[in-house]
Amino acid sequence: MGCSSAKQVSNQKTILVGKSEFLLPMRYASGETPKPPTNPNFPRLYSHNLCLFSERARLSWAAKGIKFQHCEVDLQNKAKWHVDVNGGTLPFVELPSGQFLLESRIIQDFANDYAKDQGLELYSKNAVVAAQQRLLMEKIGSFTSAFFPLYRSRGEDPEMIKTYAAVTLKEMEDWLKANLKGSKYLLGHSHPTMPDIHVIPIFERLLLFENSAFDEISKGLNIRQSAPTIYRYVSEFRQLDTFKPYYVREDAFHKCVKFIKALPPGQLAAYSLSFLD
Ligand SMILES: N[C@@H](CCC(=O)N[C@@H](CS)C(=O)NCC(=O)O)C(=O)O
Repeated sequence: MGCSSAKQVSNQKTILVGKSEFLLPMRYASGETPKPPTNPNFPRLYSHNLCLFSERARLSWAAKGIKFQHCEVDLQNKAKWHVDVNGGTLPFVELPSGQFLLESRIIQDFANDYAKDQGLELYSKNAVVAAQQRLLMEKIGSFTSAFFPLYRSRGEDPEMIKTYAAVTLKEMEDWLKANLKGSKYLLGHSHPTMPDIHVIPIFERLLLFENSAFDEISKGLNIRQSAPTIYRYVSEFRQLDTFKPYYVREDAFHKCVKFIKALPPGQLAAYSLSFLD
């Protein structure tokens, strides 16, 4: 994705012709590279494939069928303008007006408000169901917090993996089973809604540990056997064409964790564009 357009960022002289040019995915190398000019026609979503918060934003925008330009950013050596925008985190959005939208959850909800009558209905029109959807998202916050220590352990803490498998994974499997209500998506919906988009990036990453440099995590969790509902849910979700360009990529995830595994114990790596090549 986006190689030709990556060149556009480094070559500011490229002449953009026609509106569709403004939708080309692009990459921003950060550091001293000048900020890409504001897209005059479409919102631009700055993200990195491996960032789970960015993934939630991308999936929400894709679900609503919003036309946007996707710009992947190198987080290794941040540009000053990016640090000034939001401390140098992802995701964020730049509107054609030059205004910025910050924080993944707000960017997710913006998609819903901006394209209310378009694409998938992400929150139910029934206020009670919408409240239940938001309650699920509160719970997903605890699943999100529990993921990061596991990831940071790089598969090198057998006790942590054991506890995660016995407590967190079991809780998530039971939670998913109960809340699917016999359907494919949360709360019995036949299509993904906002809580699905909120939880999928965590479940996906748990599956992506398989055959990666953090394979010890995968072996310890044994998701296919111990969390078959999560396994099936993710596998089916990743087949949906609407979202395919925006999922976390298995090859990029594996490249990143392999790189981390080669670092001294305890160290992690910033999300670099090189993981996406
Ligand atoms: N509260 C923010 C958190 C976003 C966040 O933590 N993003 C990570 C990447 S997944 C980030 O940009 N970290 C800064 C860094 O890696 O330097 C949101 O939800 O948008």
